[in-house]
Parts: sequence; structure tokens; C-alpha cells
Amino acid sequence: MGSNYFSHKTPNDLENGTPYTPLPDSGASPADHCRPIKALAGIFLSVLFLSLLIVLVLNQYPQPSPEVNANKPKISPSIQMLPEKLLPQSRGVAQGVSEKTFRDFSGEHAVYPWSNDMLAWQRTAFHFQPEKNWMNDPNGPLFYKGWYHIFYQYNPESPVWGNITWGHAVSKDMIHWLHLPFAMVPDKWFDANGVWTGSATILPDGRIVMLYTGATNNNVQVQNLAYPANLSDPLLLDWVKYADNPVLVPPPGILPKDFRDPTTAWITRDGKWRVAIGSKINTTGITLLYETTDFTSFELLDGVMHAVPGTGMWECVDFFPVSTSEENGLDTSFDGPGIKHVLKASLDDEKKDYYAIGTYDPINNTWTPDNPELDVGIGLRVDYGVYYASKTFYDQNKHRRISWGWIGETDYESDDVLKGWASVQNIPRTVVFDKKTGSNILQWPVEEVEKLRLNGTEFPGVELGPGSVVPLNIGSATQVDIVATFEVDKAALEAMTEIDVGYECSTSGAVARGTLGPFGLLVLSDESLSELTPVYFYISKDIDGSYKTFFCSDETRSSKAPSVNKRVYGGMVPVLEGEKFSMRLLVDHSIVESFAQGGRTVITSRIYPTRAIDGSARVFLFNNATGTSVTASLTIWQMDSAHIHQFPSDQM
Ligand code: DQQ
Repeated sequence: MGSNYFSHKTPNDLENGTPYTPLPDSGASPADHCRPIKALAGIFLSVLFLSLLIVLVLNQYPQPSPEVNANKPKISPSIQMLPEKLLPQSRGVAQGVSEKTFRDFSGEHAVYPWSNDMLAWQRTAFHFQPEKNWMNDPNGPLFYKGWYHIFYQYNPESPVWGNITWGHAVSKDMIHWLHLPFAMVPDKWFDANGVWTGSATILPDGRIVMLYTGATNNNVQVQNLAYPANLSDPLLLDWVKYADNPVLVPPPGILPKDFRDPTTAWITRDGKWRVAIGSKINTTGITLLYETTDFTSFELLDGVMHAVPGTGMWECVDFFPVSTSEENGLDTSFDGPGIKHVLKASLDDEKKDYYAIGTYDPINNTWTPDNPELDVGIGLRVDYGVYYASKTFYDQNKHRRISWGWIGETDYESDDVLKGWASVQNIPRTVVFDKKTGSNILQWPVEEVEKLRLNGTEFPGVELGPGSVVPLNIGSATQVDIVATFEVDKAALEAMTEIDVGYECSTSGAVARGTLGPFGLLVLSDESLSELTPVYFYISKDIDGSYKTFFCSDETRSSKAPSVNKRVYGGMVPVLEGEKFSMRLLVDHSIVESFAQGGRTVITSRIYPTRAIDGSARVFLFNNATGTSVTASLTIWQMDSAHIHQFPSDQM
């Protein structure tokens, strides 16, 4: 590193500041040596548990009448054990980011003999994804001169994490996309090991500032400045990296691999910009706050904006205001009455996105959660499924706040290599404060996705007795948008005496029958229910007589392939007096995005079926409660595919 890069910078001088203690690039800690044994024991128990579940399930669902289906693939898979050397390699950890390979398998170490049809089917039809190779975090989303821009962490060379470059695409509606040339590649010493995550800020004079993390040639995490070469280009094709980068280096007390992912900046009444950056001190997750006027020199503000002990490294911090009285979204710099601030962090240790709602104090540069028991990292999740590194932006075009998030893979890395790609981004979601509960945000797919709806089929007032499964005859259901409400028999609700305090989605699943649940939908199910993914509500009664509702997505029987992760995801969802139980599901091949009660609780699942694909994928209603009937009313739309192509080169 040439000292000229830093000569004018204090106190963040790489050479004169607190010396770095580089973390070892690899090598097992003492705890690591125990992992194979623990993993084997875990795998054995998981296999045993899964087998028991499968046996149980065969008796749980009455079989619907069989229907002849000429398209059903005739596959008799044989399982092969993977040699130890084929187990997925760790990706990212040595370079100082969280694990980018899915390793948390509940199955055994076995490869499944996927057919080409099965792998091809997994590719989504209306979610954003590059043509091939690896993608992770969304970066710097913005709206500019008529175009929505998405940048993203991308490996141009393979379907696994590495060589991180900024992919770039534009859209008029955030549904149909045109791929553009890479915005930034790792070609400078200050980002030689990766052009990592960053955020855009649109200044009042129209200039665009992009702050991003660079992993330097020595794997130190620094913050860099980039800006468009030509602001009159609506496509923002060319990006200039500021010559005097980095503009920020890890401050004293922060390890060189614990300093990343700058937020969008916001301006306060003193006319100065603030930028938050995630980090940790020991095991306390923290948000550092910097002040700047020119985005080239920054001052670290005293203390931290927020810290939560035990939550570990905070990646991809996001910070934004929400209106407590209006419907519209707010610019990140909005200041005025009737607002709260949302603080979100992606927990490196758990690979989960958490948020909390609270109050920002721009004088003391602190943020305080409304409810300390639901603080960042210990309370509400942005999404209870496979979803990470989310980032919002203010869409000045439609006055709304939009969030993007990375939906990773939960299959074997070797399967990703076979299919040639890995990961997608969610359907962008509008984010507002939930004025009814006052305690959570609401996330909802942008209205533009509804333009993909084709023929809709309505199913009004379907009666579901205890233990019933009802097929919904819409033909193939691999690309569908489902909006459903459920009404529980009021008498059963009032008569329930059973106390049911121990329910958790993750440990119970759709086979655990209670008086008032589970009930919901089975998606990506084949005709004989040999593969199925229940998305459901479960109502439990607490000791004090109150009801709690859980919203869950149960992947445990979603695939015959043992080499994919199959979990039950979910959490609690507030259902207020007078409200029906409502859910919306976007099914797009291997993705199911599920929204309960208007988006109070959201779950994203990755599903890799072997039978419930193409024309064999069906949807059913089910009620596995023992003590209540449920009335369901729903509409299912088949969904068109989005147009996602290269931008025509003659028009660039
Ligand atoms: N992904 C980036 C980092 C970020 C992580 C590297 C989160 O900047 O912390 O690809 O997934």
C-alpha cells in the first residue's frame, strides 16, 4: 500500500494508526476440530428425525384422488454417497466475510442424480437473476432518469462465491430487466480482493455517490468512493473509482476484517452527511457512525449509533425512516414529526436479517429501540426464511421505500455448479410501518409484479374439515401468485381449552396437529403428495388465555433429494381482532415467497423438488387441525415470465 494514498488522512491512517493484527487466513481453531464429529452426529440424528417424519406424514394427509398426468417424470433416483473431498469448500470466511457456501445441511452427504429437466426447472421465471454464475448481496439500488438500477455481488467466473465484481442491470418496473456491463471490477489495490457491498446516495444537486467496501490486496476492509462518469447517461454505464481511495479504513479498536458495508448517507439539520457502517467489538454487534461533507473525508462520531451484545458482526446495516401516519415511503434524509427509524443488521454468525423500530437522535447520534426486548438481532426478522444482506432505497419515482434481499441456495454447491448459477434476488418489496400494530414493518411485493398475472381462478368459501386436503384444479402451479384468506370456526376458537405453549415452527412443522392448526396451502406438491411444501398458520393458546398465531413454511417433505436442506421456517404473526388469517404466496419454480397478514411476517423458501416440477406441480388447501373447520377463499393467478435479457448493445 503506497503511503501517498493516506498521507492526508487522520485519524484513520493505515500506517500511523493502531496497527492491524491480521486474522489468520485459514486454519482451524480448537473448536473447529470437533466439528466433523458434531456434524456426523447431527446428520445421523437429522436423518433419523426425517425418516420418522416421513413415516408420520404418510398417515397425516388423506390421499387425494389420483389424476393421470402424462407429464409426470418417471425418475427412480439412486443415492450416491459423496466422497469426503467433494464436500463444499468454505467460501468467504478466509477473506473476512460470512460463509457464502450453504453448509447447514440437515440431509446426509449424498448427491442426488438430478436430471437436466429438474435442474433447468429450478431456474426462476420472474425473479431477478443473472444469466449464469454466482450472485449474492444487492448493492446500491436506485432510481435515476427513468430507470431502476440494481447492482449486485457477482462472480463472473463461476457459480460459487469469489472474484467479487459489481453486476449491473436496469429496469423500468423492477420486474423486466436488462443486463448491463459490469459496473466495477476488482482492479485496484483497494478492492483487489473484491468490490464488496455498498450503497448509493443521491445528493440534492443530482450527483450520485456510491460508497462500497473494498477488500484490499491485504484483505483489509476499507470503504471506497465511486461515482458515475457521466451523469447525463440514464444507464450509468461507467463508474469512476475515486483516485484517493480508500476514504475510510478500520478505526482503532476495529479489526481489519470487521468493517464493511456502508449505508446510504443521510443529511442532518447541521448540513452534514452521516453514514453508518457495521462492525463488532468482541461479540457485540455495532453500528459506527461517520460524518462527512464531501464523501472524501470523514470523521468518526463518538461512541456507536447502536450496539447489541452477543449478536456478533453486523453486515449490511440498513437505516431508514418510516412514516407513522402516512402511506408513502420517506427519503433516507427525511426529518420531521410522525416518523420512526428502522435499523436493520445482517447477522454474520446466523446469516439472518434482523430489524427493530426505534427513535433516532441526530444530536447525540444514537438510535434507541422502542422495545429493548425486540432489539436488533434478538427480535424481529426481516424474513424468516432464506434471505440475507437486504438493502432498502427510497424510490423517488413512486414515493415508496423498496427493499431488496439475497435469496441464496440451500442445495449442494456441486449442484449449483451443475446448473451453472446460484442465488436470486427477491421480488422487490415496499416497506411501510404497520400503523395497526405499531410494532413491525409491512413488506409487500411491488405492485408491478401484478402485471405478470395471467388468468386468475377464484375458489370462494372452500370448507376444510379437520384433516382435509383439497386439490385446487388450476393445472401446473410452478409460476403462481396466490392470495388466500382463512376463517376459523369461531365456536372452536372460543371452546379451545387446551394450552399449547410449546409451539415453534422450526421444531413442530405441518405434521404436528393441534386443535387450531395447522391450516393453509400445500404448494409445489405432486399429485400423490409425495413431495409437498406446506405454508400455514398455527394458532396456539397461552397460559393467560391469549392466542398466538404462527406462520410457517415446512420444507421437510419438499424434495426426495437428500442433498438439499429441508427446514421448517417461520415465526409469530400478529392477527388483530376482526382480521381474517391472510397469506399471499409467490411461487416461482424453486422459490416460494410467503407473506402473512399483509406482510407482517415474511418467509422465503428454496425448494428443489424431484417430482413436483413442470406440469406435475400442484397446489392444495389443507387443514390438519384436529378441532376446527376452516373456510378458505382464494384467487390463484398463473404468472407470466419476466423479460430478463442483455441490454441491446446497439442502444447503449
Ligand atoms: N457480502 C459482501 C460483504 C458483505 C457480505 C461480500 C454479506 O460486503 O458483508 O460479498 O453477504
